[in-house]
Amino acid sequence: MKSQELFERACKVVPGGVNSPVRAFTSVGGVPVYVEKGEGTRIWTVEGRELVDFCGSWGPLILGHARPEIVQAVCDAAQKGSSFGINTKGEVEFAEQLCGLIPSMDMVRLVSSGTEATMTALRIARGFTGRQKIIKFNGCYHGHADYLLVAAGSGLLTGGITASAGVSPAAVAEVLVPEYNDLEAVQQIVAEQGDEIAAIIVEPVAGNMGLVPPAHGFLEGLRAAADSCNALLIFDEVINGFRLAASTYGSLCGVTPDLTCLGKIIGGGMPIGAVGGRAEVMKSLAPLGPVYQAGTLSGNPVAVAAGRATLDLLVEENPYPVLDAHGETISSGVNQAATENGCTMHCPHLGGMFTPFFGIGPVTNLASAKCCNTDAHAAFFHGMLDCGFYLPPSQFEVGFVSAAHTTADIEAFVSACAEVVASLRSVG
Ligand code: HOZ
Repeated sequence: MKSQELFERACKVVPGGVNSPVRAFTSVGGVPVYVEKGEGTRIWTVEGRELVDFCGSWGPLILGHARPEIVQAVCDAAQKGSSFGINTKGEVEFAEQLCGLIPSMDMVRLVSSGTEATMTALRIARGFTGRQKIIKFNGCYHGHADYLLVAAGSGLLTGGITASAGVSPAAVAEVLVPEYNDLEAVQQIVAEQGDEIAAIIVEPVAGNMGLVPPAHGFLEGLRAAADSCNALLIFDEVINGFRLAASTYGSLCGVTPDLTCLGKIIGGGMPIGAVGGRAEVMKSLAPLGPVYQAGTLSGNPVAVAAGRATLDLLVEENPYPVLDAHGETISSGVNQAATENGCTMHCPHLGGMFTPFFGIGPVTNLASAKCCNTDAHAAFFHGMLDCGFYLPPSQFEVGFVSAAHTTADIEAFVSACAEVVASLRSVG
């Protein structure tokens, strides 16, 4: 069975052949890869091809594929029953673990995805403040709730969809969208409409228009702006959480949000999400307060077991210094290859996250990300795939190094990058 054949069959029964648009190779072209299995840093396609994976399921697999301790935790949990819709000891211990590792989190509610986490966070913010307006940033992606599909990154950006059909104008009317890293624009909105703003939601490190780190003082400025109008500050750490430290980016950078949204890594590859923060705010949730949120699979015991095993390993092994060193090797290696080949591109990294941006220098917001040469990126993506490396199939996503990647994997990746960049001279 070949990817081509599976994709053709899929296209007959699944819209676009995929269960999430980012998997469709829309902007890089060609037939999407179908995977048979993964282990450590490797995935094997249905054709039996071995690829070194730098997509990592879009973030969750910080410990690589099928890490034995996580597989064991999942099997043990599943053997005891995959879902109860009744409370379990595991979810209490997981909540204690999360609150213990994240100083700004007094209480946490488990949900089933990052989208649910951000949706719940904003409902809490509106319920808690009694206000309706939200500030979100151009190019940040917070899942696919109606009102968050405004100027969103990730698959919308990749697919060139500036706004999703099916979202009512009323749903987005109260969402204000400044550029990421533009603190002055936020201050101006707050000066004019501060008493109507429920929350500022932000990816503290933007990861859905490619990797765009926060400018110096940006997050501190958002905290001050939220405080000045009594709005809540929400950090969407679905990608960032446990990525750069065994905690959140908020803990690492010393800016305390009112609420933090988590997903991906905290599920160890199983579907999960979480929203947590200040007790006073979290107590707005039913059954304590008037803000409703519910889910049959919320706190699912199998996902919780995978998440707990993942966090235990991250705390025990502290892979972060090595992830950062590998990220630095990739960033400097790619930037050097670009210079040597006269290719206009820039590859920033933060810890083990990286994005090679083509046709442009440093990217600081969506406006600059949109100036990228996506044709050059597509050629790079396929060049790397031909060399045996799987990257996210979009210019506007982040590549991830996992703790399973070895120095040899990283060196091989960098040397393949140099080869592919050299071959791109004409398009870069
Ligand atoms: N939000 C994820 C990374 N940008 C992609 C996941 C998906 O949309 O399937």
